[in-house]
Amino acid sequence: MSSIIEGNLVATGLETVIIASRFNSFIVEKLVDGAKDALVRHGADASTITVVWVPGAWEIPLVAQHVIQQKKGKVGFGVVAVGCVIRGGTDHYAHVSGEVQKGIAQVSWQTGVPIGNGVLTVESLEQAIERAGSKMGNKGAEAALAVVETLNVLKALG
Ligand code: INI
Repeated sequence: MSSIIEGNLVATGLETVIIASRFNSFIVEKLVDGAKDALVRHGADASTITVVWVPGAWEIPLVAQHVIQQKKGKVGFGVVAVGCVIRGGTDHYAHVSGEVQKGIAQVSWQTGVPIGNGVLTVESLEQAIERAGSKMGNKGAEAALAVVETLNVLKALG
């Protein structure tokens, strides 16, 4: 007989740090609100959620690594990364977006701590608005729930 192991979406007892970048803060504030709201509606105590602001998306992986090291392997701890990289007239966008995505993956895999990826990489402000609480949902909320589910599947795996 086969068995299925999966994580539920119950955030009770979990601890999270939301790392948010100030660049395009008009959008990122909505992603932070979405992440906090999703965590609390799924049972997290608001006092277990910390928001850490960094200058831009580029700084997210480094600060995530620092925060994770401080937690020293605490069970039930996860990170939600939220930011907004919008294509501009220069190559800077491409460098920032590519390295941030790689950095988030690397820190998560190296530390074994789930990092929900709510960093938008979009072509326009309109696309960002669509993903920050309108047409396409709220990617901060989605990233937060991905962390909850992943922490719970890790717990179920033992
Ligand atoms: N940072 C962002 O979060 N979004 C952007 O769209 C962006 N662009 O396009 O330049 C951006 N750049 C800043 C970068 O994240 C660093 O904060 C900066 O380079 C200083 O290290």
